[in-house]
Amino acid sequence: MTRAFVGIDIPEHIITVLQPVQDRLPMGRIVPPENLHLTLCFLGDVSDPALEAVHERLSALHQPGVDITLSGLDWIGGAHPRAIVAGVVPHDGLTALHRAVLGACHGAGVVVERRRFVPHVTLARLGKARASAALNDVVLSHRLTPFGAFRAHGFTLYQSDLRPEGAVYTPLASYPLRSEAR
Ligand code: 3AM
Repeated sequence: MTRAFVGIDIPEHIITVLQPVQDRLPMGRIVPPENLHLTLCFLGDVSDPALEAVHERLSALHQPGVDITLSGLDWIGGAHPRAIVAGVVPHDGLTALHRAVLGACHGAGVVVERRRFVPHVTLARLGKARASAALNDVVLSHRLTPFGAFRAHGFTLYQSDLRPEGAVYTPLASYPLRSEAR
């Protein structure tokens, strides 16, 4: 079985903006730069044949490239926040890509947990710790900070290995997005 997810890489020029913000967070496990991504779909543990079927379906998608704008710090996890994230400005193109990837996974027979799609880039994980007042202050002070924009020209199928020292994400395959809308 392979723990897998589909996501969009974050380009270097955005990582350069996000890192000083991560450095200001007074608590939480900081996501290392190579792990920063925007999750499109979490697959969970999938068998090799199912992973191959997902790969085939993702390869057959012909979605257009998506403009992604990152803005503002936020918490995710409801009443007990589990992560501090950079928000992603909602955008029809991104929603359409999310739906297409979800459809590909379903078509491949992978049961994907149904959660409302709230695009984000996780910057730090809190685990079971409660957010401190100092952390709340930093998040509030960056509520509306723009973190930049980029065009996603593709997306990636990742293997995720959970290790005591943190997750290791290994790209298994990348899929191009169309350079121009049809
Ligand atoms: O870093 P983000 O939030 O984009 O939170 C996990 C991470 O997303 C999410 O999948 C991405 C790669 O690990 N994830 C982990 N377990 C999950 C689950 N059971 C999950 N998403 C939905 N359901």
